Order: sequence, then C-alpha cells, then structure tokens
Amino acid sequence: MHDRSTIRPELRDWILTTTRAGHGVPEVLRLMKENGYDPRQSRSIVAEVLKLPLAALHAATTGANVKNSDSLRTRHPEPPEVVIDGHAIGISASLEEPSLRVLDNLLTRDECADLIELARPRLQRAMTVDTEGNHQVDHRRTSEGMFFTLNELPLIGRIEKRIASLFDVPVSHGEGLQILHYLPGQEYKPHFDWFDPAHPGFGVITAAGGQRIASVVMYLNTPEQGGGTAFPEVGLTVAARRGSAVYFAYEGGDPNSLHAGLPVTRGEKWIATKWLRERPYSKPRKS
Ligand SMILES: O=C(O)CCC(=O)C(=O)O
Repeated sequence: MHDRSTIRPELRDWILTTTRAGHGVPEVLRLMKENGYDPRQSRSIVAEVLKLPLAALHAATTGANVKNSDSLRTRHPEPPEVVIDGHAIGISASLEEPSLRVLDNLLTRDECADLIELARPRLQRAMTVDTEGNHQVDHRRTSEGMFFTLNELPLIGRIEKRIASLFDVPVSHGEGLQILHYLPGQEYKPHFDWFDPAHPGFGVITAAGGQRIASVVMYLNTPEQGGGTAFPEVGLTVAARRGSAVYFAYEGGDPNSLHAGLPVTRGEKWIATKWLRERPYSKPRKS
C-alpha cells in the first residue's frame, strides 16, 4: 500500500494538472515511467491522488482481470429491520461511500458468549498478511486471535448462513470466522482489508477466492472504554456494542474503507470478523 504522506506535493499537483488538462491515466503513468518511476508505485500514487479504486485502475491499465465480481455485488439491506430465520436484525446507520451498515442484534447475547468461550483457549498473537502472502507478526496489530474453519460447529454455520442471507453472498465466499481479543492499549492501526493489486503477493493471496469485497466486524462484548472501529476518511467511529456489527463493502478497493480498531482504554474487547471474497474461497465441510 502506498503511504499518502510520502507523495511529494509537486508530483501530486502535476498529476492533477495533467489529468485536468485532458490526459488519461495511462498517459500519466507512461510519463511517470519515462521519468524513472516504478510502474507499480506509480499506479498506487495515481490512485491515491485521483481517489480512484486501485483495483479498477490496475485493470484499466494492464488489462488484468482483477475484479470479476460484477455478478456478485453485495446487496445491502435497506429496511430498518430484517428478519432472518426468526432473528430480527436492526440497521441503525448507513453510509454509501464506503457502503457501510451498522447492524444491531446481528448476534444474540448467548452467541457472543459462546464464541468467546470457544475461542479463548485457542488465542494466539494476531497476524497480518505480508506482500508475499505469508502471515506475519505486525506491530500495527497487537491483539490476539484465532480462526474457526467454515461451518466448524453448528453455531459457526448458523452465523455464516445469517451473514450470507443478509448480504446475499454465498457462505462459500467467506473466509473462516476470525475472533480477536484486545486488552487495554491494544489496537489495529488504520488499514484496508482489500489487497493491493500492486503488491507482489497479490496473485498468491487472491488465488483462492479472488479479492476481498466486504468485511463484517461483529462485537462480542461492550468494552468499558475505547475500542470502537474508526473510518478516518469519512469521520465515522462505530461504537463497539455487544451483538452489533459494522458491515462495509469495498468492491474495487474503496479508499474510504480505511479503518482502524481504536485502542481499548479500559476493559477488553472481543470481535468476530468475517471477510467476504468475490468467488468461492473454500467449500463448507458440512452442509
Ligand atoms: O477491531 C476492530 O474494530 C476492527 C478490526 C479490523 O479492522 C480487522 O480485523 O480487519
């Protein structure tokens, strides 16, 4: 990912002036290459300056089929309440850019408690995925976590089916449910959940399931203080409340989907995260 703070102001101005003068992105990239810029880095810089989805820009300039999800756009529930299998889920807030919904009562109190107790003995330092597709310890992510496999237990299968019905994305497109536990001071600094097509490991990370298209962060408890999920590009912080969740979609790599797990300042925080892919990620073990 390109760090926006490192883009020189003169370069930013030149990109804006050149595109406003009618030159297309491929022309801008060609000129940058002529001036010694690495093409991958240029794509990332241009996407950042023009606020373009990086994946779409990558496809437009390389012909790569990085986004194959037109037939699978996540559908967002619009009414204030949706009932799935007798379970009523409220929608208390929504945004369009990024596509974001705050959902109340996605999980019951018992489901939250059971997920925590099932995960507790299996917790390990949470990792991130590096540019080669390997899992790594990362100072930006200081919580502990674990993964359930798809449909590992009836409880997991039930939650996965609920999410699939709510967003109209098949269960098989989901990664295994991840549980994270944060203690005071622990956090997950701002990041994107989608994978940058400019990174060398993109092919490896997306070989199964393709690109990530949406995330559902479910809060399993209410921290005493802190621990919300912040979306700094749109000035929104979603409070962590037991049973509620924030869903956000970023098909095409929406820069507004930048988000962070804010530090817990008192108490602890437990979440369950489901990442959805554009294609089947794995087959459920049981039906
Ligand atoms: O802890 C949170 O609120 C956000 C977690 C998160 O961003 C993630 O797991 O990708």
